[in-house]
Amino acid sequence: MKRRFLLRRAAAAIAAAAFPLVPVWSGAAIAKRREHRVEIGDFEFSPAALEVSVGDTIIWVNHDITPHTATATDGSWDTGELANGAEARIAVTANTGSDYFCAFHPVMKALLAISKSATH
Ligand SMILES: [Cu+2]
Repeated sequence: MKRRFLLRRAAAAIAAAAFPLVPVWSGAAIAKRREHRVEIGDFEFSPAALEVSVGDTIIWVNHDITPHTATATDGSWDTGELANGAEARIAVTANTGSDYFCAFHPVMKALLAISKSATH
């Protein structure tokens, strides 16, 4: 009895480790959502131009020792300060502004084109 209980707990622990929280999405439109990764390194955003759709997520990762931000030129969104190794994500909405820059180093700029309809 006791051994069976322990085995069950062990199985549950293994299952939890093997299947971490995976968001469950339903609907064809939602299934088209994509994630876009922007690497920050050597004071540059890469890719420097990105095309996304409403519903997508953009993730910025800072590989520089220096902190950076990704800040919308029109002020509609801001990752805030990203320390070395930190990442931030923005969900793209119809109100998400396009191009962005680093608030600490305004020469760091990138282009962001947003398709209002999910085409991919
Ligand atoms: Cu910067």
